[in-house]
Amino acid sequence: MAKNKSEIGLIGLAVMGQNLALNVADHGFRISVYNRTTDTMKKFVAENPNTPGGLVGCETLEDFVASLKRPRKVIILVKAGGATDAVIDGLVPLLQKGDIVIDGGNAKWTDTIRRERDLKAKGLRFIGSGVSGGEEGARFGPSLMPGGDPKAYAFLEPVWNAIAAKVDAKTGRPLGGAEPGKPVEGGVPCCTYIGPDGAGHYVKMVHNGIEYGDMQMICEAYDLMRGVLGMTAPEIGKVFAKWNTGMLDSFLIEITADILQQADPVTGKPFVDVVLDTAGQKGTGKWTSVNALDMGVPAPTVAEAVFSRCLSAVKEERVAASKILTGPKKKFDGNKAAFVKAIHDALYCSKICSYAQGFQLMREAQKEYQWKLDFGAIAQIWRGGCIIRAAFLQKITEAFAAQPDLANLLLDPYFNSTIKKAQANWRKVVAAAVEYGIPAPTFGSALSYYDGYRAARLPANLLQGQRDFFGAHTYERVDQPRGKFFHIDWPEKVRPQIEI
Ligand code: NBP
Repeated sequence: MAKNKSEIGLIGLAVMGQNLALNVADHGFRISVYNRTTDTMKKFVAENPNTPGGLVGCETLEDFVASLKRPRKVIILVKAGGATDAVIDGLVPLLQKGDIVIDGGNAKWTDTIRRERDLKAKGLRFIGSGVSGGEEGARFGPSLMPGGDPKAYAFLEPVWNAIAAKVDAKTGRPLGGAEPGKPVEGGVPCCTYIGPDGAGHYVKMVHNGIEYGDMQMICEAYDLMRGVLGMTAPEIGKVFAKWNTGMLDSFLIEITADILQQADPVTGKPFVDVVLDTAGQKGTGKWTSVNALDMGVPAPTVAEAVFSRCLSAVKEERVAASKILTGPKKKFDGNKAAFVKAIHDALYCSKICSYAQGFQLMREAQKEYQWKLDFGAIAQIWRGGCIIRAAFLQKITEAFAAQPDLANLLLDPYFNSTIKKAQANWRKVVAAAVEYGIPAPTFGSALSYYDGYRAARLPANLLQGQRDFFGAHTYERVDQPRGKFFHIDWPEKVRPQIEI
């Protein structure tokens, strides 16, 4: 009987799937669950017998599909890539026209475009939804970035709005305090329809790229305090805790303060001092950087963050090189408090540039894929639930509310005036990093981005001359309209110009 059927179903009961299923059930929706390995499903259902909506465990895909209300809504939360295709292949023959498949994994947006097209041809509807916030977000409120057929999304919207993180309507601050079985009441959901086909997964990818940038910038601030000022991890942790009460207030700054003040349970030393300095990655930062290169959009800060992880990974080579290659041995003799404040300003300015680059990337992507993205709404849904949640995002929302067609975040009056006030400190820190031999690639590249973007004239005139010299690639002239191309017959003495 239809009334006993589940509102929605979920396939994939690893960390994300289990937590998201409990979140859905906490909001009173009956949810069917299926996992390739049946024991995982049985254990999960047995451990959670009393959720408000109810969990319906299914041992076969056939039973799972039959347990769902029509049009069926099936969330897939399995390992991104081949596993998602395998699940879709198994599911499709069992579904009926109009049913909706929702991929909540970290899919590449081009895969989502392909899957949406393939399923449409079979009369099925596909939503690719970014789900951010890791385990905790999935359980108590993620930031959700759904993309796909808007008519299909209308069926999913009540569930997605219910389970999403909530922020205060006035301040934009996350509303916390959810507990199992007791979700947060009221607030604005961190969820909005992003756009057709792969738009949701694209925006989630850029979110992850920005996350890479944020994390690396924080690491550079830590390394400067450690390397230039000789501060201990707990001392630096206290600085981050203080910063978290100001304009840098964010989830990543907050957890950084905690991590730096954490002692290693084995040795009692600061925890970070016993962690090996090699960083892993799962690929979304790389996708963001490759896409920026493909589209010709300058996004150097995310790319530097990815390269920093790559450099960290060659630990043995670095250890060997450290015995051969030399650098400065300068001792700090300035004002410590003033330098800490300068690092704060460098971090904030670099962060503004990194986000400016991320939004530029999305602007270009919407042209490439004929999407119409609402940048204010995107900043709004990142204010809660996700890893990059920050008070700062409220300023981005306000910037796009004031000027929806803002060409670059740097041109917004708030961000412009902030950088104006803080840039002397930013430059001081980048210069100090060079003088003291501390690598600060995201701070430095963000500053070069800022200086490049504000430069009415760059040295590309010389570059174009070089290209014309060796490859007859032609050049435009400052005294002629754009689009008229010239060439000089090199390499003999400069001959009269030829218009091409
Ligand atoms: P994993 O990415 O570790 O995937 C494990 C799940 O995939 C299990 O349920 C497993 O079933 C299933 N699976 C695999 Br692997 N191959 C399968 C196949 N061929 N057919 C059917 N099922 C298959 O899980 P996760 O960490 O919970 O992440 C789920 C998704 O959410 C991923 O796309 C991930 O990128 C994304 N995500 C994760 C996080 C996070 O913090 N972990 C955050 C945001 C997004 P089994 O039990 O039978 O092996």
